[in-house]
Amino acid sequence: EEEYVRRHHSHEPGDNQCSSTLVKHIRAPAHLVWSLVRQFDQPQKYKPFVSRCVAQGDLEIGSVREVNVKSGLPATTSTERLEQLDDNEHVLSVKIVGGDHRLRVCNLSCLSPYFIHCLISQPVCKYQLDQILNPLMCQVIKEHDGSVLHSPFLHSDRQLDAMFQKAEMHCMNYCSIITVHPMVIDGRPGTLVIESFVVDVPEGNTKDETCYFVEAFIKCNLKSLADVCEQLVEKAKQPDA
Ligand code: A8S
Repeated sequence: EEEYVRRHHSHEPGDNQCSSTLVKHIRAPAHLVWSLVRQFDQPQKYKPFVSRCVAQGDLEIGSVREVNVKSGLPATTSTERLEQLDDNEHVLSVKIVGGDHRLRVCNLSCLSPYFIHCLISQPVCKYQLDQILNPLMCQVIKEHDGSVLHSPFLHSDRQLDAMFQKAEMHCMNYCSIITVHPMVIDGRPGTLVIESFVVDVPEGNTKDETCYFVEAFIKCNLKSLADVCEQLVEKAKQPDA
């Protein structure tokens, strides 16, 4: 694992940037996981926050995709460029080159409960997708979800509000690298996925806050990637699937 990180995930963050690396084990073969990850033009196949994606031209280095993000998030669109796609080494690198991430979140009820949940705890995808878009759920979660208290940054309502005030513009000079490596899990073909990123720290935020924010999204994406792949494996096991 360390060797993979050294080889493929060596970002050089500047003074005003933060960087982090996340890993996920998936109970599915690496070729299956890679077949989803490599589809630069179809991130919605596993990313839970993406509603639509339009890519121009063929899948090649420099290709640009226009991603629409579900409502209830601190952004609506994101323009992303393919920096690296290596089918031998299983490396995909993407850079955010534009988009509207400046949507200021002024009110908790604008945010989707799923998003809040992702921010305040390890993203357990316990809310159904149809609930994601129901803003009224926010208050409910705020009041009932004890996990708010366990988050490293949020100890009071005021802090929670402050956090969402900062939910604008978190992806300046964002660049991510995702790699997919075969491994054996419990005697079966499995996959180690490593995702790392580097991003500017917006004014008024700390490095820790910025990392925490971005990591919340990536954890959701990786969890969802694992769910999708593991379901495909289960389906393939069934006799008349
Ligand atoms: C990815 C990683 C990230 C995506 C973020 C961090 C984003 O698509 C979402 C919300 C935002 O506020 C920023 O690999 C942005 O998808 C879900 C639109 C960039």
